[in-house]
Amino acid sequence: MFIHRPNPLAPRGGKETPESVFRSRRRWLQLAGLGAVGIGAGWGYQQWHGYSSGADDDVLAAGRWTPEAERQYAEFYPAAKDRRFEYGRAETPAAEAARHTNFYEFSRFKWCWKYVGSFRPEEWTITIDGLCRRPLELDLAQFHRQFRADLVERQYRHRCVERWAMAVPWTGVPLAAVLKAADPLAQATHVRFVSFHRPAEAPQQADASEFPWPYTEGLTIAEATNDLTLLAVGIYGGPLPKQQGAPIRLVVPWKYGYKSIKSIQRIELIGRQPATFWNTLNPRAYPFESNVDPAVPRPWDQSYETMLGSGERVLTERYNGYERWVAGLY
Ligand SMILES: Nc1nc2c(c(=O)[nH]1)N[C@H]1C(S)=C(S)[C@@H](COP(=O)(O)O)O[C@H]1N2
Ligand SMILES: [Mo]
Repeated sequence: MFIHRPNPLAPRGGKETPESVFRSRRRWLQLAGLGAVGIGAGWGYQQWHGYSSGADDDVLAAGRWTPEAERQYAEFYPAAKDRRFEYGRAETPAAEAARHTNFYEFSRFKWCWKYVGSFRPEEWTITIDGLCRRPLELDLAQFHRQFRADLVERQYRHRCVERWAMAVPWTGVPLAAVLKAADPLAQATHVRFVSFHRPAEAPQQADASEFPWPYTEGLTIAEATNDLTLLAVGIYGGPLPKQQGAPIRLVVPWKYGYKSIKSIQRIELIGRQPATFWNTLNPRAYPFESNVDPAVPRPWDQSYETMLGSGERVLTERYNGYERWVAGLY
Protein backbone atom coordinates (compact mmCIF):
# COMPACT_ATOMS: atom_id res chain seq x y z
CA MET A 1 0.00 0.00 0.00
CA PHE A 2 1.13 3.53 -0.69
CA ILE A 3 1.90 5.44 2.50
CA HIS A 4 2.01 9.22 2.23
CA ARG A 5 5.40 10.48 3.30
CA PRO A 6 5.21 14.11 4.47
CA ASN A 7 7.61 16.22 2.46
CA PRO A 8 10.31 17.67 4.73
CA LEU A 9 11.09 20.39 2.19
CA ALA A 10 7.59 21.78 1.88
CA PRO A 11 7.36 25.31 3.27
CA ARG A 12 4.60 26.60 5.55
CA GLY A 13 3.12 23.25 6.47
CA GLY A 14 3.19 21.94 2.91
CA LYS A 15 0.33 24.18 1.84
CA GLU A 16 2.26 25.77 -1.03
CA THR A 17 0.31 25.57 -4.29
CA PRO A 18 0.43 27.66 -7.43
CA GLU A 19 -3.01 29.15 -6.81
CA SER A 20 -2.86 29.56 -3.06
CA VAL A 21 0.35 31.53 -3.30
CA PHE A 22 -1.53 34.20 -5.20
CA ARG A 23 -4.72 33.86 -3.17
CA SER A 24 -3.14 34.16 0.24
CA ARG A 25 -1.13 37.09 -0.99
CA ARG A 26 -4.27 38.79 -2.18
CA ARG A 27 -6.09 38.12 1.12
CA TRP A 28 -3.21 39.61 3.04
CA LEU A 29 -3.33 42.70 0.89
CA GLN A 30 -7.01 43.18 1.58
CA LEU A 31 -6.24 43.43 5.30
CA ALA A 32 -3.38 45.85 4.95
CA GLY A 33 -3.50 49.63 4.61
CA LEU A 34 -2.98 52.00 1.72
CA GLY A 35 0.76 51.49 1.64
CA ALA A 36 0.27 47.78 1.08
CA VAL A 37 -2.20 48.51 -1.70
CA GLY A 38 0.58 50.51 -3.34
CA ILE A 39 2.95 47.56 -3.04
CA GLY A 40 0.21 45.33 -4.40
CA ALA A 41 -0.22 47.58 -7.40
CA GLY A 42 3.52 47.38 -8.02
CA TRP A 43 3.44 43.60 -7.77
CA GLY A 44 0.46 43.46 -10.12
CA TYR A 45 2.26 45.68 -12.59
CA GLN A 46 5.34 43.47 -12.39
CA GLN A 47 3.17 40.41 -13.13
CA TRP A 48 1.47 42.07 -16.06
CA HIS A 49 4.73 43.44 -17.40
CA GLY A 50 6.58 40.15 -17.01
CA TYR A 51 3.81 38.40 -18.88
CA SER A 52 3.19 40.87 -21.64
CA SER A 53 6.67 42.18 -22.40
CA GLY A 54 8.42 40.29 -25.15
CA ALA A 55 7.57 40.09 -28.84
CA ASP A 56 6.24 36.78 -30.14
CA ASP A 57 9.56 36.20 -31.93
CA ASP A 58 11.52 36.67 -28.69
CA VAL A 59 9.27 34.23 -26.82
CA LEU A 60 9.75 31.59 -29.52
CA ALA A 61 13.48 32.29 -29.99
CA ALA A 62 14.09 31.80 -26.24
CA GLY A 63 12.79 28.24 -26.49
CA ARG A 64 14.88 27.08 -29.44
CA TRP A 65 17.53 24.37 -29.33
CA THR A 66 21.02 24.87 -30.76
CA PRO A 67 21.00 25.33 -34.57
CA GLU A 68 22.92 22.03 -34.94
CA ALA A 69 20.29 20.14 -32.93
CA GLU A 70 17.43 21.77 -34.85
CA ARG A 71 19.08 20.67 -38.11
CA GLN A 72 19.61 17.17 -36.71
CA TYR A 73 15.93 16.64 -35.80
CA ALA A 74 14.35 18.49 -38.74
CA GLU A 75 13.96 15.26 -40.69
CA PHE A 76 11.33 14.02 -38.21
CA TYR A 77 8.90 16.87 -39.05
CA PRO A 78 6.17 17.07 -40.01
CA ALA A 79 5.02 13.70 -38.62
CA ALA A 80 1.99 11.91 -40.05
CA LYS A 81 -1.24 13.54 -38.83
CA ASP A 82 -3.41 11.33 -36.63
CA ARG A 83 -6.82 12.54 -37.79
CA ARG A 84 -8.78 10.85 -35.02
CA PHE A 85 -8.15 13.85 -32.78
CA GLU A 86 -9.53 17.35 -33.30
CA TYR A 87 -9.59 20.38 -31.02
CA GLY A 88 -13.27 21.21 -31.33
CA ARG A 89 -12.21 24.87 -30.94
CA ALA A 90 -9.64 27.31 -32.36
CA GLU A 91 -5.93 26.40 -32.24
CA THR A 92 -3.87 28.42 -29.75
CA PRO A 93 -1.19 30.55 -31.48
CA ALA A 94 2.29 29.00 -30.98
CA ALA A 95 3.70 32.12 -29.32
CA GLU A 96 0.83 32.27 -26.79
CA ALA A 97 1.39 28.63 -25.78
CA ALA A 98 5.14 29.31 -25.40
CA ARG A 99 4.60 32.61 -23.53
CA HIS A 100 2.37 31.36 -20.70
CA THR A 101 3.85 28.19 -19.20
CA ASN A 102 4.11 26.35 -15.90
CA PHE A 103 7.66 25.11 -15.34
CA TYR A 104 8.61 25.46 -11.69
CA GLU A 105 12.21 24.39 -12.29
CA PHE A 106 12.65 27.77 -14.00
CA SER A 107 10.15 30.15 -12.39
CA ARG A 108 7.07 30.23 -10.20
CA PHE A 109 5.62 32.81 -12.60
CA LYS A 110 4.31 32.10 -16.09
CA TRP A 111 7.04 33.74 -18.16
CA CYS A 112 9.44 30.79 -17.83
CA TRP A 113 10.73 31.55 -21.35
CA LYS A 114 12.84 34.29 -19.78
CA TYR A 115 14.75 31.79 -17.61
CA VAL A 116 15.52 28.85 -19.92
CA GLY A 117 18.68 30.34 -21.46
CA SER A 118 21.06 27.92 -19.70
CA PHE A 119 18.90 24.83 -20.22
CA ARG A 120 20.53 22.23 -22.56
CA PRO A 121 17.81 19.77 -23.61
CA GLU A 122 19.95 18.56 -26.56
CA GLU A 123 22.17 16.67 -24.13
CA TRP A 124 19.72 14.08 -22.91
CA THR A 125 19.37 10.42 -22.07
CA ILE A 126 16.05 8.76 -21.42
CA THR A 127 15.87 5.55 -19.40
CA ILE A 128 12.93 3.14 -19.35
CA ASP A 129 13.50 0.53 -16.66
CA GLY A 130 12.09 -1.14 -13.54
CA LEU A 131 9.76 -4.15 -13.79
CA CYS A 132 10.46 -5.07 -17.42
CA ARG A 133 12.43 -7.59 -19.48
CA ARG A 134 14.18 -5.16 -21.84
CA PRO A 135 15.22 -1.92 -20.09
CA LEU A 136 16.15 0.87 -22.51
CA GLU A 137 18.69 3.64 -22.19
CA LEU A 138 18.60 5.94 -25.22
CA ASP A 139 20.08 9.28 -26.07
CA LEU A 140 17.77 11.64 -27.90
CA ALA A 141 18.92 10.68 -31.39
CA GLN A 142 18.55 6.96 -30.59
CA PHE A 143 15.05 7.58 -29.22
CA HIS A 144 13.98 9.38 -32.42
CA ARG A 145 15.43 6.62 -34.61
CA GLN A 146 14.00 3.72 -32.60
CA PHE A 147 10.45 5.14 -32.54
CA ARG A 148 10.43 6.91 -35.91
CA ALA A 149 7.65 4.68 -37.29
CA ASP A 150 5.41 5.53 -34.29
CA LEU A 151 5.77 9.34 -34.51
CA VAL A 152 2.43 11.09 -35.02
CA GLU A 153 1.02 14.61 -34.86
CA ARG A 154 -2.14 15.02 -32.77
CA GLN A 155 -4.40 17.94 -31.95
CA TYR A 156 -5.10 17.95 -28.20
CA ARG A 157 -6.74 20.27 -25.71
CA HIS A 158 -4.77 20.97 -22.52
CA ARG A 159 -6.39 22.05 -19.23
CA CYS A 160 -4.40 23.44 -16.30
CA VAL A 161 -5.98 23.23 -12.84
CA GLU A 162 -5.39 27.00 -12.61
CA ARG A 163 -8.16 27.20 -15.28
CA TRP A 164 -6.16 28.29 -18.31
CA ALA A 165 -6.41 26.04 -21.36
CA MET A 166 -4.94 25.68 -24.83
CA ALA A 167 -5.39 23.64 -28.01
CA VAL A 168 -2.08 22.58 -29.57
CA PRO A 169 -0.62 20.09 -32.10
CA TRP A 170 1.89 17.76 -30.41
CA THR A 171 4.34 15.49 -32.20
CA GLY A 172 5.13 12.34 -30.28
CA VAL A 173 5.07 8.60 -29.78
CA PRO A 174 2.19 6.83 -28.00
CA LEU A 175 3.63 5.84 -24.61
CA ALA A 176 2.21 2.34 -25.13
CA ALA A 177 4.70 1.77 -27.98
CA VAL A 178 7.65 2.78 -25.79
CA LEU A 179 6.54 0.62 -22.87
CA LYS A 180 5.95 -2.31 -25.21
CA ALA A 181 9.57 -2.05 -26.37
CA ALA A 182 10.67 -2.43 -22.73
CA ASP A 183 8.39 -5.49 -22.34
CA PRO A 184 6.79 -4.89 -18.91
CA LEU A 185 6.45 -7.73 -16.36
CA ALA A 186 2.97 -8.65 -15.08
CA GLN A 187 3.86 -7.15 -11.65
CA ALA A 188 4.14 -3.67 -13.14
CA THR A 189 0.97 -1.86 -11.96
CA HIS A 190 2.14 1.77 -12.26
CA VAL A 191 4.52 3.96 -14.23
CA ARG A 192 6.66 6.58 -12.51
CA PHE A 193 8.09 9.54 -14.45
CA VAL A 194 11.11 11.52 -13.27
CA SER A 195 12.15 14.89 -14.63
CA PHE A 196 15.70 16.29 -14.67
CA HIS A 197 17.75 17.70 -11.81
CA ARG A 198 20.21 20.30 -13.09
CA PRO A 199 20.52 23.19 -10.62
CA ALA A 200 23.17 24.82 -12.83
CA GLU A 201 20.65 25.08 -15.69
CA ALA A 202 17.36 25.59 -13.83
CA PRO A 203 17.41 28.60 -11.44
CA GLN A 204 14.63 27.39 -9.13
CA GLN A 205 16.41 24.06 -8.55
CA ALA A 206 19.37 25.92 -7.10
CA ASP A 207 17.18 26.70 -4.08
CA ALA A 208 16.70 23.16 -2.79
CA SER A 209 14.63 24.23 0.23
CA GLU A 210 11.47 25.13 -1.69
CA PHE A 211 10.43 22.10 -3.69
CA PRO A 212 11.10 18.34 -3.63
CA TRP A 213 13.16 18.15 -6.85
CA PRO A 214 13.19 16.42 -9.22
CA TYR A 215 9.57 16.82 -10.43
CA THR A 216 7.89 13.40 -10.53
CA GLU A 217 4.55 12.08 -11.77
CA GLY A 218 2.75 8.77 -12.11
CA LEU A 219 0.00 6.86 -13.91
CA THR A 220 -1.54 3.42 -13.59
CA ILE A 221 -0.38 1.00 -16.27
CA ALA A 222 -3.87 1.13 -17.86
CA GLU A 223 -3.69 4.94 -18.08
CA ALA A 224 -0.11 4.84 -19.37
CA THR A 225 -1.04 2.44 -22.18
CA ASN A 226 -4.29 4.23 -23.11
CA ASP A 227 -4.37 5.35 -26.74
CA LEU A 228 -4.43 9.03 -25.75
CA THR A 229 -1.24 8.99 -23.67
CA LEU A 230 1.56 10.55 -25.69
CA LEU A 231 5.30 11.06 -25.16
CA ALA A 232 5.81 14.32 -27.03
CA VAL A 233 9.09 15.52 -28.55
CA GLY A 234 7.57 18.32 -30.60
CA ILE A 235 4.80 20.88 -30.96
CA TYR A 236 3.59 22.98 -33.95
CA GLY A 237 5.65 20.84 -36.31
CA GLY A 238 9.07 21.28 -34.64
CA PRO A 239 11.01 20.35 -31.48
CA LEU A 240 9.44 21.41 -28.16
CA PRO A 241 10.46 24.90 -27.00
CA LYS A 242 12.62 24.59 -23.89
CA GLN A 243 9.92 26.18 -21.73
CA GLN A 244 7.35 23.64 -22.93
CA GLY A 245 9.26 20.60 -21.67
CA ALA A 246 12.05 19.92 -24.15
CA PRO A 247 13.28 17.48 -25.19
CA ILE A 248 10.57 14.96 -24.23
CA ARG A 249 7.44 15.25 -22.12
CA LEU A 250 4.24 13.46 -21.24
CA VAL A 251 0.82 14.55 -22.56
CA VAL A 252 -2.29 13.16 -20.81
CA PRO A 253 -5.06 15.43 -22.09
CA TRP A 254 -7.89 14.09 -19.91
CA LYS A 255 -6.03 14.98 -16.68
CA TYR A 256 -5.13 18.35 -15.17
CA GLY A 257 -1.96 19.80 -16.67
CA TYR A 258 0.42 18.98 -13.80
CA LYS A 259 0.15 15.27 -14.66
CA SER A 260 1.78 16.06 -18.05
CA ILE A 261 5.34 16.07 -16.69
CA LYS A 262 7.96 17.91 -18.74
CA SER A 263 11.57 17.11 -19.61
CA ILE A 264 11.51 13.44 -18.62
CA GLN A 265 14.73 11.53 -17.94
CA ARG A 266 13.38 8.32 -16.50
CA ILE A 267 10.27 6.18 -16.96
CA GLU A 268 10.11 3.44 -14.35
CA LEU A 269 7.74 0.47 -14.27
CA ILE A 270 6.83 -0.21 -10.66
CA GLY A 271 4.43 -2.27 -8.54
CA ARG A 272 2.84 0.46 -6.38
CA GLN A 273 1.38 3.94 -6.68
CA PRO A 274 4.33 6.36 -6.69
CA ALA A 275 4.69 9.61 -4.79
CA THR A 276 4.34 12.64 -7.09
CA PHE A 277 5.55 16.24 -6.90
CA TRP A 278 2.34 18.23 -6.32
CA ASN A 279 0.63 15.41 -4.42
CA THR A 280 3.55 15.40 -1.97
CA LEU A 281 3.24 19.18 -1.50
CA ASN A 282 -0.55 19.23 -1.10
CA PRO A 283 -2.43 15.90 -1.36
CA ARG A 284 -5.86 17.50 -0.91
CA ALA A 285 -5.49 19.90 -3.83
CA TYR A 286 -3.60 17.43 -6.07
CA PRO A 287 -4.88 13.86 -5.75
CA PHE A 288 -2.99 11.14 -7.63
CA GLU A 289 -5.75 10.53 -10.19
CA SER A 290 -6.57 14.17 -11.06
CA ASN A 291 -8.87 13.63 -14.02
CA VAL A 292 -10.38 16.86 -15.35
CA ASP A 293 -13.85 16.88 -13.82
CA PRO A 294 -15.81 20.01 -12.88
CA ALA A 295 -17.97 17.91 -10.52
CA VAL A 296 -15.05 16.87 -8.30
CA PRO A 297 -14.56 19.54 -5.61
CA ARG A 298 -11.25 21.39 -5.72
CA PRO A 299 -10.01 24.29 -3.59
CA TRP A 300 -11.20 26.56 -6.42
CA ASP A 301 -14.02 26.45 -9.03
CA GLN A 302 -13.33 24.24 -12.07
CA SER A 303 -16.59 24.80 -13.97
CA TYR A 304 -14.99 26.82 -16.79
CA GLU A 305 -11.61 27.46 -18.43
CA THR A 306 -10.02 30.40 -20.27
CA MET A 307 -8.18 29.90 -23.56
CA LEU A 308 -4.64 31.31 -23.79
CA GLY A 309 -4.41 34.07 -26.36
CA SER A 310 -8.09 34.64 -27.14
CA GLY A 311 -9.25 34.76 -23.51
CA GLU A 312 -12.35 32.87 -24.58
CA ARG A 313 -14.21 31.19 -21.71
CA VAL A 314 -15.40 27.62 -22.27
CA LEU A 315 -17.31 25.31 -19.93
CA THR A 316 -15.10 22.49 -18.65
CA GLU A 317 -16.09 18.99 -19.69
CA ARG A 318 -15.61 15.77 -17.75
CA TYR A 319 -12.30 14.12 -18.74
CA ASN A 320 -11.67 17.33 -20.69
CA GLY A 321 -14.06 16.02 -23.35
CA TYR A 322 -12.13 12.74 -23.84
CA GLU A 323 -14.73 10.52 -22.16
CA ARG A 324 -15.05 8.29 -25.24
CA TRP A 325 -11.38 7.33 -24.94
CA VAL A 326 -10.98 6.91 -21.21
CA ALA A 327 -14.37 6.17 -19.62
CA GLY A 328 -13.52 2.45 -19.58
CA LEU A 329 -10.66 3.17 -17.17
CA TYR A 330 -12.84 4.47 -14.31
N1 LIG B 1 8.86 19.14 -14.87
C1 LIG B 1 7.71 19.84 -14.83
N2 LIG B 1 6.66 19.42 -15.54
C2 LIG B 1 5.50 20.13 -15.52
C3 LIG B 1 5.36 21.30 -14.73
C4 LIG B 1 6.50 21.72 -13.99
O1 LIG B 1 6.48 22.75 -13.27
N3 LIG B 1 7.65 20.98 -14.07
N4 LIG B 1 4.16 21.99 -14.71
C5 LIG B 1 2.95 21.22 -15.08
C6 LIG B 1 1.76 22.04 -15.24
S1 LIG B 1 1.03 22.63 -13.82
C7 LIG B 1 1.17 22.25 -16.46
S2 LIG B 1 -0.30 23.08 -16.62
C8 LIG B 1 1.86 21.83 -17.70
C9 LIG B 1 2.05 23.06 -18.56
O2 LIG B 1 2.56 22.75 -19.83
P1 LIG B 1 2.91 23.97 -20.79
O3 LIG B 1 3.61 24.99 -19.93
O4 LIG B 1 3.76 23.41 -21.87
O5 LIG B 1 1.63 24.51 -21.29
O6 LIG B 1 3.13 21.23 -17.48
C10 LIG B 1 3.17 20.39 -16.33
N5 LIG B 1 4.45 19.70 -16.29
MO1 LIG C 1 -1.07 23.26 -14.41
